[in-house]
Amino acid sequence: MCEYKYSISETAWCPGCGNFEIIAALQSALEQLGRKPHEVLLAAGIGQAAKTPQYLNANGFCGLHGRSLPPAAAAKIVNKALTVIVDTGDGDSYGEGGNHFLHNIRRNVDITHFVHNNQIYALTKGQASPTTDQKMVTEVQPEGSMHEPLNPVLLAVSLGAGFVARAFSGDREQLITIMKEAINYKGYALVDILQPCVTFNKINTFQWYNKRVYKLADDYNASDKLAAMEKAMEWSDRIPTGILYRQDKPSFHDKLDFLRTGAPLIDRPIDLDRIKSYMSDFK
Ligand SMILES: Cc1ncc(C[n+]2csc(CCOP(=O)(O)OP(=O)(O)O)c2C)c(N)n1
Ligand SMILES: [Mg+2]
Repeated sequence: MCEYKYSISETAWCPGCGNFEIIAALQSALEQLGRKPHEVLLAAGIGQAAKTPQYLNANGFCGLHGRSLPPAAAAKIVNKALTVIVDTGDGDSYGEGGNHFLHNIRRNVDITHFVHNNQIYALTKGQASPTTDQKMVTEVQPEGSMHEPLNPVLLAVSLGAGFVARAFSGDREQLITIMKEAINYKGYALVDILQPCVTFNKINTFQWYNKRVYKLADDYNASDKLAAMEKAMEWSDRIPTGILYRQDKPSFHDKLDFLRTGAPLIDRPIDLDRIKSYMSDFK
């Protein structure tokens, strides 16, 4: 029998890119959890981060820019046996995909969302993204980004996401730990991963983050929503990393008996005669 193993193929990322640590951490997390490549779906939209499903050899789905969450949620709904991970960028997740991000939290489908947050549109060569720091100068924002950045972790906590974490791609060990917790969480889990872009973001560099990131204390209470919101708002000389908020709540599947119990939908027989009789009503 052929035993499929994970491997990372040659990438088009720049030397020193924060994405290398994220894909390596993802491979380790999946291996440590014993999830085999054929049991995992990696879904993404478009972008540098969104190439991850092309580089790590699990099942992959690369959709349209901003549209990574809907196909991922659909895949999980029809095949609950699959481990579904969205691995994509900040522009893809919070900009073009912002609407999906909000409503996906409400639906609470059991998928994991790893956002490579480099605070820039890297694939299209460095325009401001929703998380770009205000006043950061780019080639198309020569006077600096006008807008206040979106705070994805604060937004997710306030909207009721059950698992919200922030990680740093410069700390692989912590990233693997958080990734495993997120994948095991039953429901939608967001991990916003601070990912330096060595080519188009000369402000939020590895050195910049290394000076600021710190781990949440061991006695931090991740079930305290107000504390989580306070920690989520910390973005200055100190930036906390770890699981900011965690609460068990019914997932999409838990709320629908026919999905919660029984075989995954794709394994159930299709009654074509019944479908034909429904269709005939529309003639
Ligand atoms: C519908 C649509 N809008 C815009 C684009 C152009 N586009 C492709 S990738 C991208 C930004 C990617 O940024 P992000 O998701 O942060 O990924 P990164 O490249 O930074 O990893 C944009 C604007 C597109 N391909 N399709
Ligand atoms: Mg980006």
